[in-house]
Amino acid sequence: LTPLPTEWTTDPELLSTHETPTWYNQAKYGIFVHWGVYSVPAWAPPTTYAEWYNWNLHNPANSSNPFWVHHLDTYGPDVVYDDFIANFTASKFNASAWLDLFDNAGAKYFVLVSKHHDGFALFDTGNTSARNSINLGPRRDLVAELFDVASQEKPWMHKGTYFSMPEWFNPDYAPYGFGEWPGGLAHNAFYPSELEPYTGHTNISDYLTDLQLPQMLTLAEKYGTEIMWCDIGGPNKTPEFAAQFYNNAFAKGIQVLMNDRCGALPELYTPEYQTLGAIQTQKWETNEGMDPFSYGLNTNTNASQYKNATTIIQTLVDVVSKNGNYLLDVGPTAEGEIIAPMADNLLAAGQWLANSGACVYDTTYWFKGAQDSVNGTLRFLTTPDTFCIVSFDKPSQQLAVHAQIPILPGDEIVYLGDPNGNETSLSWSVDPETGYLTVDLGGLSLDPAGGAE
Ligand code: FUL
Repeated sequence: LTPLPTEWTTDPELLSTHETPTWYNQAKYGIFVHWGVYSVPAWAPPTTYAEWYNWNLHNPANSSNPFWVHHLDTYGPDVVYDDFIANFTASKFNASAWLDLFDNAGAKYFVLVSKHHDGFALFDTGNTSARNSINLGPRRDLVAELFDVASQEKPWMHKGTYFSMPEWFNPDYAPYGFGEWPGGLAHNAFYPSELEPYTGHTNISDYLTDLQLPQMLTLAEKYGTEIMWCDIGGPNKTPEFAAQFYNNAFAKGIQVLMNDRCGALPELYTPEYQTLGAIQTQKWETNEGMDPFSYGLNTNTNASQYKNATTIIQTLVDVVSKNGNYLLDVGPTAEGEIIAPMADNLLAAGQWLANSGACVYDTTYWFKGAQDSVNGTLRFLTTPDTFCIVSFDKPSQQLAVHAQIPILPGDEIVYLGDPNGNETSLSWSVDPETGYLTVDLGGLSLDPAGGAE
């Protein structure tokens, strides 16, 4: 047994006992936002990460590289990535509108990219770096705007920040190496800094002590992030950060968490564009974009390919039934708009959640999972006084549940999937030999992802 610490230290064994917050375990669904300088070109070949534009532009810079070809065709040879900073305007960014969308989508938290691998921060990085949206581009503190409006208008919504531990082309990161990056390319081999200066670079003596750690502490202490959603890991001061993050949260009476990409802690497993087949005993979180395979906006993707409401709901329910959370990403435009095809699909999923959310939020997975269900199309979730069955298929007259779910004579089964929110009581029977449940759906008109409780 491990007593819950009241004082965190940098001891890795102690830090590894930190658990995900109660609010996080209940929230289930969050919106991820990839927004930055890469939202200006907003381009990648199909199923490639558009937020990797600058990396891919140089990998290699020749006609076999679709990024390079696109860049030359569209902008010509003289435009470099940092020239896009001026076009990252945020001119239509309205924090209140974003938060209304997240809320109506049914999300209970959000995670905003505060700094991606391009090293351009959307928050005030003080004297650690001048490469941020306050000095350059929009000249606004975008993290503060979203966080402040969230605190005022949606105080129940939890706030998180994605944070890239390394910065691709920051010369101060060079001593820590780039060998582990995809392709194993050496920094100076393909990105001569004298040709493409790292805009906003301030000389510091050590990247980890003078930039990475203070920036993470700023997000925690000045901005009050509740989720430190790190990326890439690598060299880090994470134990120092975590101890302060957890101690400050404890003192403030809030619960916070970090993910498994901070280079040191295993707190939250975060598979990317991937869900897991089985229930996990540890809380986990899958993350993916509305786009088939990009987090940042990719204008090369046809909007019809964005995840629709059915896919969103089925993924959410599937993940939640296995003890996970779902972090679904949008890529706003450089002006700060979440385009209608993305917003509409989120809102359509939100409508289902408005009726059937009782079978998602605050639920616990059923220990037997979905393995006994018909063709894998049923998911089971429990609350202290209900048992939820979510069917991914539209059954016709009867729903056959090939599992011995806990139901007792006298229990009521209520259909929640009615788009108008009407709840209909359904008759049911249990086969005395198999213990399997059959629910009579009578003349219900079923929506694609109806739930019953
Ligand atoms: C990855 C990054 O490289 C992607 O661009 C994206 O941010 C994803 C969530 O994490 O590791």
